[in-house]
Amino acid sequence: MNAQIIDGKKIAAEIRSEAKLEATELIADGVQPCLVVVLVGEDPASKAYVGSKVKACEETGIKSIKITHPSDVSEEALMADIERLNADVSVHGILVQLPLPSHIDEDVVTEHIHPNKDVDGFHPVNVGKLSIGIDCLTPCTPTGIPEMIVRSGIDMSGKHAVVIGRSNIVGKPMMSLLVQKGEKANCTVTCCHSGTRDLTYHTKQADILIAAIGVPEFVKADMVKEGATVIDVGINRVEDPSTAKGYRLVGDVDFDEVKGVAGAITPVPGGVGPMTVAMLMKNTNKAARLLTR
Ligand code: BQF
Repeated sequence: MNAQIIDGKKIAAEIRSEAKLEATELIADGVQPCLVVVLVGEDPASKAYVGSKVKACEETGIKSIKITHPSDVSEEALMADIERLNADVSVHGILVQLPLPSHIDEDVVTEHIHPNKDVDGFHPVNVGKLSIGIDCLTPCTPTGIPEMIVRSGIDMSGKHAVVIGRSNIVGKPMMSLLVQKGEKANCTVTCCHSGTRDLTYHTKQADILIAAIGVPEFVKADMVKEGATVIDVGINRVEDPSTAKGYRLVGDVDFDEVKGVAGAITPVPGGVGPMTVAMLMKNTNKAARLLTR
C-alpha cells in the first residue's frame, strides 16, 4: 500500500483564499488588516521566510510592513519598535522573525508584544489561554496541522496522536491543541522527546504521528504503524552535490521508506511549511477582529 500524499501547498492555497475573504469583510467594515514583520540580520533562511510571509499578505489583501535591523541591533531598539507598534491602532499583527542573534533574549522580546497582536501565539498569556482552552492566537505551525489532516478527509477524534519533540514553537502547543475538545482535536496524546525510553514502542502506537525533532530523516518505516497518518514538521538542509544549490531539503521523516507503511503522509517541501504561512494570514485577521470589535 502506498500512502495518500497530503498536499500542504494545495490546502494552504485554500486557506489563503479563505483568509482573503475574511480580509475583504474586515475592509468592508473599515478595518485594513495589517501585519508588521521584524527581521534582524541577514540569515538567508529567515529572509526567505519573511519574503514568503510578505508575499502571502499581498495575495490575501493584508497590508504588510517589513522592518529590518542589522544583526547587532540592541534589545532596547527592538523593544522601542514593539512599544510603538503595540500603541499603533492601525497595526494588528506583530511578528519578530526567529531565531534572533544570541545577544537578544527571545523571551523578553516575545513578552513585550501585546497578546492580542501576538500572531505567532508565543506570548505566555496566549500559551496559558491555549492550555486551558480559551480561544486565542495560537502558534501557526501546530495550528495548521489539524487543518491539513481534517481537510484530507481523516478523522482525528479518539485517535492516538504521538508528537516527537517538545519545543515551545511546535511540540508543546501541538499537545495543547490535540487534547482539546472539538472535531479538529479530541485525541489521546503522547509526547516523546530526547528523554523517552523505547521511542519506537511509543511511535508504533500512533494513529497520527507528528515529527518535530530537527534530525534529517529520523523516522524510519519500522517506527510507524501500518496506515498511520504521518506529519513531518522538519525542514533540514542536507548536502547534495547533484543539485544546483548544493543542498536539498528533507524532513524529519524518511519519506521514501515511510510512504510504504503510512496511510497518509506530508511531503517536505510542500507539506507543513506552506500551511504555517497560510495560518499566519488567518491569525492576522483574527487579531484584527480581536482589536477592533
Ligand atoms: C515548503 C521556520 C524553522 C525555524 C524558523 C513553505 C515555509 C517553509 C517551507 C515557511 C519556518 C518554516 C518558518 C515551505 C516559515 C515554515 O514549501 O515546504 C514555507 O516559510 N515557514 C519561519 O518563519 O521560521 C522558521 C522553520
